[in-house]
Amino acid sequence: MTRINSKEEWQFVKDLLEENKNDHHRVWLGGSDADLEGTWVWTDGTPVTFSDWLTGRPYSSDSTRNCILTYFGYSWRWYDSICSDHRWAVCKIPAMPLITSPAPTCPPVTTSPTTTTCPSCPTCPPVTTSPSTTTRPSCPTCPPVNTIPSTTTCPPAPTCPPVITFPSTTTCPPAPTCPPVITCPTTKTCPPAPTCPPVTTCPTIPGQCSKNGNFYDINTGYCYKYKVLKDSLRNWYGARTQCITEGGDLASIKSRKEWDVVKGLLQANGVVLVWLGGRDEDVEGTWVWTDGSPVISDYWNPGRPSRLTNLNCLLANSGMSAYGWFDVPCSYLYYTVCKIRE
Ligand SMILES: [Ca+2]
Repeated sequence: MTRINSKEEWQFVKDLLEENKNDHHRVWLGGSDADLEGTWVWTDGTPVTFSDWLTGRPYSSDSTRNCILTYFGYSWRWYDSICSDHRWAVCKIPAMPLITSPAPTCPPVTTSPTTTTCPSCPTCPPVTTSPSTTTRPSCPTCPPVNTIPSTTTCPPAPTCPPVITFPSTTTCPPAPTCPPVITCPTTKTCPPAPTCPPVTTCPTIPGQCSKNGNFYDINTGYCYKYKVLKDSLRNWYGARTQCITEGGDLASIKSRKEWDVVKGLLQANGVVLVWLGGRDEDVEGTWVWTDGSPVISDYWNPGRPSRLTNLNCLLANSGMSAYGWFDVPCSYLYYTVCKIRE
């Protein structure tokens, strides 16, 4: 008789009973407690470990109901019933032993990427020349590895193309001859210098000298500077000697324009009495500059020059007039103004 060992087996049996429920509403199973009340065992003596009892069943201490019956009306739940009743039964018969064929032995399936990884390329000795143009042997490409389906057939192991191995120190193909390395200059190339027009020295412009306050004499073509000496009072001769030492001579006035320049300088220096370079010492009444040229002037103070033979040197005097010219003794002591050619 049927022994139910598990929930799954019972479901299988219930499905079978359900298919035949129109003919068999109550069906015996193989369990019984006839030998010992309350201890349910299957017909082969093994205890009932799986059960699907109806609620409240089996009755406790009911020695009249000792066999397991299942009923369609109870949704095939079990209950204890009287063994002598006539009911249908479901039998459990061993089937033919299963002949289990061993699973096909698959060759070891190599899952990617471990066994499909091609051997790495051998390391070549370092290439000494330009690395950019030196080619190393590349790894062979392996075909893609298929994943193994569930059980039965094993895919053929992927075949890798033969790997070309290099002996460790095998000579590599000769390094290609690289072009010489061009060292870039560190300094940038500067743009060409602009072409400048040739520098020409400016010609001397008449009337303009290199320094402010200096005077250009249109007659001589030279520029002159003037220097007022206030360091000491000197007589006319000492004044001239000092001017020669300064590189010039006592100032000679050759034009009104020059006199305006010199007067401005005297005023700027605040000198009142100052020697000029004229005298009539050699010929009374004939006034000449130190270069021998005649003194042509309308700057004489009124009444001057006198005809006195002891007044032979030329003084500019702003104390009595605006630097009118006076003939005075050459031994008198005054300031000095020198005229120096640039
Ligand atoms: Ca005189």
